[in-house]
Amino acid sequence: MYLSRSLCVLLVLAFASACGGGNGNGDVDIASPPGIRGTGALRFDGFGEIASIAQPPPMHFLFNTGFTFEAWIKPKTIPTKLELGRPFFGQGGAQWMYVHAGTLGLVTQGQQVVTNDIIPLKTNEWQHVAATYDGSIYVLYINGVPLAGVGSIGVLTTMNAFHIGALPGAMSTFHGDIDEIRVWNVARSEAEILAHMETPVPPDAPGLRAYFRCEGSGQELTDSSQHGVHAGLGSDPLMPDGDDPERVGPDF
Ligand SMILES: [Ca+2]
Ligand SMILES: [Ca+2]
Repeated sequence: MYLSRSLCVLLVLAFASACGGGNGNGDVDIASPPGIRGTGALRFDGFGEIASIAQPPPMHFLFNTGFTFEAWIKPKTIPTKLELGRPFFGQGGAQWMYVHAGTLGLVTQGQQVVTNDIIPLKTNEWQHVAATYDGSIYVLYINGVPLAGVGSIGVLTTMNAFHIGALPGAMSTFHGDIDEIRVWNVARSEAEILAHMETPVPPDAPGLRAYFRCEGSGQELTDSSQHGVHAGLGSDPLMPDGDDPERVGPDF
């Protein structure tokens, strides 16, 4: 039920966004540097392919006092303004990031929290995306550039599953590649995001709760943080199935 309600919010916001406009600033080109994502990524077909931490340990993904979600994404297609957003990273019924109307969005408490400064995302190009919450405000980043719009709605306290590439039951899901996914329970600063988006972080970095480098093979998506909260591919995390994203690499 939560999902349909939230997607209705997204639909309303889709029309609202169609009436707004972006200023197009911050149009930073990032060449694809080798190393950070050169040896493996996940490719999602846009039709429900997903990776999930289905049963995170209790209290592991609680973000009351802050979070940072970050990843590299390479969208194959991007929804138009009148399409629903495509969630690709987060917790169903709580907070998630999505590609929407050509840019990046964040939903929490069932509402979009950053709306008014649009940096276009590009197709077929790697871009670093991040969302931070410090207990009071949100900031979204594309290629380390903060978007101007912020909100202060608060996060939902939840122990729900964590998903990559889609949310279960979502009508519209991510189409393209995702790599170097990091989940923190602290707000990383702009300087920290910039300093580390091109380089790996240590497994015991303070506040790092999950870290998916998307390398290797098989059904397990290995968590490279010290916590070992591994994810699984597809609807069945143990066996190949039609919802498994494809593993791609080394240079794609
Ligand atoms: Ca990788
Ligand atoms: Ca599977």
